[in-house]
Amino acid sequence: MPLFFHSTLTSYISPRVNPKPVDQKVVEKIRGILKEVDGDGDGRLTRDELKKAFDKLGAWFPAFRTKLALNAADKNGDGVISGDLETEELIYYILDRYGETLQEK
Ligand SMILES: [Ca+2]
Ligand SMILES: [Ca+2]
Repeated sequence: MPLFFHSTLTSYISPRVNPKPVDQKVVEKIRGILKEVDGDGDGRLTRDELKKAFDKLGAWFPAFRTKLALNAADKNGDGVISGDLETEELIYYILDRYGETLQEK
């Protein structure tokens, strides 16, 4: 199991100007979803795997969401989400848009 799924968000939260309070339960849910959709278990999320995540999150336009999420989180532009920084950026992206939905479930 890739280590970065277990990293905390704290290191990344502090530099933000107005950090929203982070609900760790929701973060864990998101991590769980990301782990589930990582079909080959290599700890990297391809466009297809990411699209599955947005399907699960109930996104109306998963392909579109995937593109936006990659724009936001794929820092080195290789088309996959990998490593702590990109994963945390992705979690933030999802948290921003689906955090409240995930809290209610
Ligand atoms: Ca993968
Ligand atoms: Ca990348």
